[in-house]
Amino acid sequence: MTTFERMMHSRDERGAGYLILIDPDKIEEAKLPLFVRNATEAGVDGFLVGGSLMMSDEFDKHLDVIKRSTTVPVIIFPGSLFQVSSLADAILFLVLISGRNPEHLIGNQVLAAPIVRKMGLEAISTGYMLIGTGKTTSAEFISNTKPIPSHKPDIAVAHALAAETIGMKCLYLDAGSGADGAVPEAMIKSIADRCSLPMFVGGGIRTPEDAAERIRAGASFLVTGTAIEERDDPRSIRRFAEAVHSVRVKTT
Ligand code: 1GP
Repeated sequence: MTTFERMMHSRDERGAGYLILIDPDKIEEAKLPLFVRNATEAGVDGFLVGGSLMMSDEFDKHLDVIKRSTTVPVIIFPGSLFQVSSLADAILFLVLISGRNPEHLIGNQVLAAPIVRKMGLEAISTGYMLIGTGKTTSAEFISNTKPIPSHKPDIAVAHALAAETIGMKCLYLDAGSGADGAVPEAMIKSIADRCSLPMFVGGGIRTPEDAAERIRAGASFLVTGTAIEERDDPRSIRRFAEAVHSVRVKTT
């Protein structure tokens, strides 16, 4: 079974998936094994690893520690070409479809694809959309792209349909790490009504209620980073996991 199939299987079993984003710059390596073990025990369905701006030069080392501390998928969420490694289970092969920066639409993919292929790393083709919900995020600044305004669901739907028509495997709607607000439920619902691709949603999600509302609107995978970094408490991870997993189980 591929990692993507595994993720979809766990989404189907649990109604939705809960993922934690680990930004190697934001957690000390010594704390990583316990953090990852606790999160796994608390019911997380996978880890994304990456960041828009990485000051650490120990990406591989972090991946190795994370992999050795968990049984759930460890997937690279690359912020740049430097974040590619054969130690992960897969990589979200991102195309920044909300922007019009050719480097993020095809340039970086051309440079990365031969390396990813040589490594034998599973690449999950992902239509990545930045959604603007307030102040400028690192993802927006570093990618030099304009996000889709959060009050324009029709624009987001058109991008999602383009990704599906092109043949991408999934979508990632991101308000950006540490964003003021999360992707609005109305936008997620508009996309879910018209597009069948599984949707990762992240950025600015602060509470288990925020998370559950986005699953209810149609997200398949919910991603948090900042909320977990700030609290540093396994009980908080469990609350997020339970909120994400309870939505569809209750309604079906
Ligand atoms: C960003 O979706 C992730 O790509 C996580 O965002 O840090 O705001 O939870 P937060």
